[in-house]
Amino acid sequence: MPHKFPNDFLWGASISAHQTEGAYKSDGKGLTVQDTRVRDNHEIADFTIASDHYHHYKEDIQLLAELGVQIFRFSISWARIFPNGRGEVNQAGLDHYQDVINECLQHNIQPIITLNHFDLPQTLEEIGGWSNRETVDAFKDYAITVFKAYGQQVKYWLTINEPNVMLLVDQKILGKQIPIDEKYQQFHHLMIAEKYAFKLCHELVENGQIGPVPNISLVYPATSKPLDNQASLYFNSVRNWAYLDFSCFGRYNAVFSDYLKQKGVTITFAPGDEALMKENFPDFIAMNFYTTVTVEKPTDKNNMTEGISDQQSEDIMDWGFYKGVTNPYLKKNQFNWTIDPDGFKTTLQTLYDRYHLPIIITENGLGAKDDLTEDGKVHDPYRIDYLKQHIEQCLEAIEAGVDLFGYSPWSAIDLISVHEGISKRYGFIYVDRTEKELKQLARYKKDSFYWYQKLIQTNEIP
Ligand code: BGP
Repeated sequence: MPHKFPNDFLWGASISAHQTEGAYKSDGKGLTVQDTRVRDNHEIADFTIASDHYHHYKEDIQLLAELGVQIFRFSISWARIFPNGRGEVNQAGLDHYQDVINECLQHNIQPIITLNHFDLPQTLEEIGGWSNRETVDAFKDYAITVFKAYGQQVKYWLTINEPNVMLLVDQKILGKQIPIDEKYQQFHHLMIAEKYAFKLCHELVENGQIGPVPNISLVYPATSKPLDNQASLYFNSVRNWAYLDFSCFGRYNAVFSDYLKQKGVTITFAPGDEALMKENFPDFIAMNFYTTVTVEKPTDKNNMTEGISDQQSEDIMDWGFYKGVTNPYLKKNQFNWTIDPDGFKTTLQTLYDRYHLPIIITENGLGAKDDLTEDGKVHDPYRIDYLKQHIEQCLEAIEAGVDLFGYSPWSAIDLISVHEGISKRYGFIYVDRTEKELKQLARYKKDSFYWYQKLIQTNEIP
């Protein structure tokens, strides 16, 4: 068998609305939790402008066509369509995404649309956000509107980006910490909203396919001590399987349920939830993967500050359950995230074995500080290296029998990182945000652009 990707493998690139679009009040858009969020880090750049993709989308899609991608993952900003989260539709918002979709299709690029990526409309946040069941109803109306508007042209849909990470890093994503019982009630509402999205997509979009978007970080035990293994079982369940077991099996994971019981948390179900969760399932899984984490069973309560993180082992602490530790066998990137391509293959195999659903990678990539040279070049061999190692593992996973049908890395263009602002870049395309260029936000192709372009042309890793 040639060591090559299948001919119908889908190559892509991904972004989200609030991290790229800017134009935060343009053409009737309402505010979102990302627009109102108070940012504690001065390096977190201005989301109100971001990469100004709202005004640059034609240029960006043209560049993606030159890159050669067959798919482009982006999210719709709910508050552009419903400025108040519900109620009246903003036609200008609907028209904007229609233009973006048309532009993609003209370049033979299939859009993959995420319904919501961390940017809940602010008016819904004011009634309690995902804690309030009314947000689920508003989400249903929003989903119906976009499925009806774009369903004839868009085949692939993604539900809500990473509910599992929203739980872990509420502070960083929403700008506030939520009490634990409210947090898990929110989780249930997110899960129910997703089930409605599966149902509505299947009812309204002919041949439509829809999947959940978890961020999976496989959890390793720090040693072969049985209690460290138990710690990894709990964190794997809370971090990874609680979400996907609900989506794909229609039930809460038993270890996760025990975790909630020990924490004294009870989730309230509304009438109809049980039937909805057991009757509606995804067509594929869209996985975001960056890193793996390593945990041990905590032994000294005095040495622990309660806290939790999504990507960095050292920040994970939950007394009685798990404590993150450094994995001595793995290298880290500039932002302290471990790099684990072998873990990527194991994750793909684990996921496929557990759920037997086709998988597409909708995020994977290296966040780094990039430099633009005087002559408009960005030399990013570190990114090429990261992508090369991870794409090689995709190929190995396919050869090992995993039904992986596409790879859409993070990110198409430079965008505003959730944790680090613009100081951490992911794109194949550099966006110049230095002050003198802020109005122009000029685009430059990085070395990784040309490398990825070659890969797409040949289906072989250069
Ligand atoms: C994922 C999110 C993305 C993205 C990425 C990298 O969890 O879906 O929105 O930003 O993580 O994280 P960061 O931007 O913090 O480096």
